[in-house]
Amino acid sequence: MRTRSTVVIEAAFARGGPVVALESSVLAQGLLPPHNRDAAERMLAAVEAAGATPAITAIVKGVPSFGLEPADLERFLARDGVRKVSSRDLGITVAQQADGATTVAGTLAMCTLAGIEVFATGGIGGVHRNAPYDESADLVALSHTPVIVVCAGAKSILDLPATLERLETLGVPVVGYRTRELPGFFSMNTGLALTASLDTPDQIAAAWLAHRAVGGRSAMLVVQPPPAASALPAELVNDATDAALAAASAAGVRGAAVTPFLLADIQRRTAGQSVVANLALLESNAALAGRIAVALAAARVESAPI
Ligand code: PSU
Ligand code: MN
Repeated sequence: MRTRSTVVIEAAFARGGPVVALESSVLAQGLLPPHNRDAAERMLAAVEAAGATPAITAIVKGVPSFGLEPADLERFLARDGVRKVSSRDLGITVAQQADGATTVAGTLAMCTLAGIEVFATGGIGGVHRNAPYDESADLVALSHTPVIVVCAGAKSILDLPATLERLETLGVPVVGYRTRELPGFFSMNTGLALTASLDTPDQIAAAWLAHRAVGGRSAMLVVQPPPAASALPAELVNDATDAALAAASAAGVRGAAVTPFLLADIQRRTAGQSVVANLALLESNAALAGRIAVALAAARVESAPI
């Protein structure tokens, strides 16, 4: 498969330096302008500050691309004819030479193409509430793609207990970063207990290498709560989510359009507070992913035969 990388990312690949993949669907479908530009800038800067190289993944006019050139980034931020690309959509988007913004599932496929092992996002997709068979392809992609995925849990719009059960079935470890419960994406707590909690990027790198050494082929989800200063009360999020779900069902929204619709509706219902939390958690997830990528590169050097 022909792929394209920016000069900086190509150089990072060539020297085997730490690289963090960033998804583009959150920019082209998840967040509205001007917030999507803030999100891109803050995530890129956070990965760099941690000493790693950020790579926004996208299909640019049919070419799987790592990093966006300025003109391409502008087109994606303007959400100008950019498709939402999950697992099923990748090949068709390439064949039709279209622009596509990759979801978690789409980005995991891109990580496989380039050998990237660390990826930061906001929240993964999962099992939808009261919608039999609406289950994000993110879950299946996580089950068979060996990448560390740093996130703030699954989106609050989902059935979180069911999503956690499916992750268990699919063999995807969920590790709390300095927390023992699943974060609620916009809010810090869900009351759902996790079976593993680690406190440092070095510990996460070691757990990852062990996961791989025992034959683990799935992703490892690393979840951390949104920064406390911008986190929303769980009750506010639940009320806004219930109202958004009712609006989606009344409007007959279906399929891939459900997630973007709900996120935009919640943004309106929380008077923009959800956006503040969303941007803050994207930035802190990118920062943690950068530190994990650096720790992983160091752990590999230490364990390499001399
Ligand atoms: N979380 C967000 N914003 C988003 C998404 C998640 O805060 O835009 C996107 C991610 O790209 C995720 C996708 O992979 O939604 C899941 O969509 P679906 O449920 O249609 O698989
Ligand atoms: Mn769906």
